[in-house]
Amino acid sequence: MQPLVDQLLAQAESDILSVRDQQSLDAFRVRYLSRKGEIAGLFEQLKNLSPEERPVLGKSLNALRARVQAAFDKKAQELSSNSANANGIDLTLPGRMPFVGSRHPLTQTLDEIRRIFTGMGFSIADGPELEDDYHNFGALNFPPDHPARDMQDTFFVSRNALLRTHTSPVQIRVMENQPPPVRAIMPGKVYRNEAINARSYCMFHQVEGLCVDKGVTFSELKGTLISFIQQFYGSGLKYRFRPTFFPFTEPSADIYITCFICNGKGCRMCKQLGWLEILGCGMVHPNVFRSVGYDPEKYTGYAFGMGIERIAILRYGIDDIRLFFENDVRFLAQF
Ligand code: 2U9
Repeated sequence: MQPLVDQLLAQAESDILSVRDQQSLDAFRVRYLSRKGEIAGLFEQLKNLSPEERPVLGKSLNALRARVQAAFDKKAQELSSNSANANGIDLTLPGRMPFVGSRHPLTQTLDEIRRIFTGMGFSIADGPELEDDYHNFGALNFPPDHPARDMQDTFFVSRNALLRTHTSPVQIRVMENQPPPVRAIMPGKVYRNEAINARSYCMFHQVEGLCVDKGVTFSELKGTLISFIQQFYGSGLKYRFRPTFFPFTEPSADIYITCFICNGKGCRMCKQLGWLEILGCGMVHPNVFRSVGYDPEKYTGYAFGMGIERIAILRYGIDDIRLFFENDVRFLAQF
């Protein structure tokens, strides 16, 4: 019978290793140590042995029971002291990481722009995305036959209702509703009827700004926008103003900074120019002031505009504008 005793001890010592909770500890006890358990079964067989064999094996069985009981006690102690509570919850397991969201890269870019301009005394205004022809084009000095008024470029909802193509109608509404001075930025969604691809989308975000008062000059425009550029992109970089045309400003300029991807050498991002266009700006056209009832002889002002997707694409090195709107968490979690 001694081989049976050895076998049972080996089995019990191996079983106790896989006991991880109270339930399997109970099962272990029932199997080996209970009154109908395996060790009791072996004691039962003592009576079939010869009187000489009986004390030898009795001693061996007592030793077996003591070792199995000791293994059981040790495991019970372990479970109650640190690894598991009575409900079978293992407190030593690592916790589950809760999923924490992040701010959308466009929100982060917009927040930074808002922070810089409010720091320079600008307030924030908003207005409707569904506009009429007058606020989106007419009041902004677009001639009646301007190509932007074409169905090809603008989403018309009805003959006189359209999705705004820029946030400029918000400036018109602000000026219609208050006398000068005005110093505000207008962030928001705008819509263009364009083919969707990696570079362009039918909807994007702009921040435009407007400053109107007596004696506002182009120098003030330059000072404010250069300060913005230095706060947003860093103070060491080079910039340049280049004349351009907008119906609503005169004179008008585009502002470029040295391409920070290639350091001015010319690359795909800056279309081999060495310069990146980051802002449009100009002095508000007198006709725009006339539309809102401001006297262009008394007041001057500057305005500017920038596309947020373009800025975020440059800032984060994103190569497809559509990624901003797919809301794939694997993309969003990177920012
Ligand atoms: C009023 C008067 C003037 C807003 C301006 C720009 C220049 C400009 C573009 C930047 C890239 C649009 O997002 S973009 O495609 N905008 O360059 N916007 S001045 O001028 C105004 C606005 C309102 C009443």
